[in-house]
Amino acid sequence: MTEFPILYSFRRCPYAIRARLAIAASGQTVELREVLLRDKAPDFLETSPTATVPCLKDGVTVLDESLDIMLWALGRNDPEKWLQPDAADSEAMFELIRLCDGPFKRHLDRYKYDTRYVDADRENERSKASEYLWFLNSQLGEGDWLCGSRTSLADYAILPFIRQFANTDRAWFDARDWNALISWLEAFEISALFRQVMPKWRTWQAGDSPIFFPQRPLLPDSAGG
Ligand SMILES: N[C@@H](CCC(=O)N[C@@H](CS)C(=O)NCC(=O)O)C(=O)O
Repeated sequence: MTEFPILYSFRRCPYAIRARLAIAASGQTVELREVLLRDKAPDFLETSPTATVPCLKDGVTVLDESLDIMLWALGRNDPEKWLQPDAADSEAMFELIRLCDGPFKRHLDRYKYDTRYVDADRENERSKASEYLWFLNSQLGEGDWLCGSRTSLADYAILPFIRQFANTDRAWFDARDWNALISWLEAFEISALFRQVMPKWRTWQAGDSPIFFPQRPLLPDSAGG
């Protein structure tokens, strides 16, 4: 039995990315189990009531919502003060996230996977999703973050979804006049934190030796010299 909380995750899932961002920033260590969504491991299905990733199991506690996992991690340790935005109250911060998870995500899915929805018109969905992006752009000053001069929960809860939107048609995204939005996304994509949460993992199977997340960098050999 492992002593570490278990995170069922999927590398590219934006919900799982946001959970891993908060876990890494908080300095928690979890055992990461990479789930194959089209062939979910029985242990995962027994753990997650909704059969969605991410899902965190900490002793008898199971958290099945990515935002709850972020709050679990930051509740334990929040060294960068993501829960205390410097230029917005937390009500406003959670409202930004609610708009992302609700209407924006709905339009994003219907834009990215338009063929899965009989009534979805790709351009119409993209333009509806873009209303939220223009709003975010107006929140972001030059080189700034969503809730002030430093990063907060809102940035990291929302950015994985903006990345998914942008990568659906990067040339189109980059040609829009939302410069603050583009800079914000680029700063995220080149950050050490983003790289730290995106290594490739092999799919987990029962009996595998545990993989810990985040991976600790190997310490330089201090012997000799
Ligand atoms: N409410 C969940 C939603 C997570 C979710 O929908 N994850 C997707 C992957 S991005 C999933 O697991 N879908 C199940 C499937 O594809 O079978 C959360 O915020 O964690």
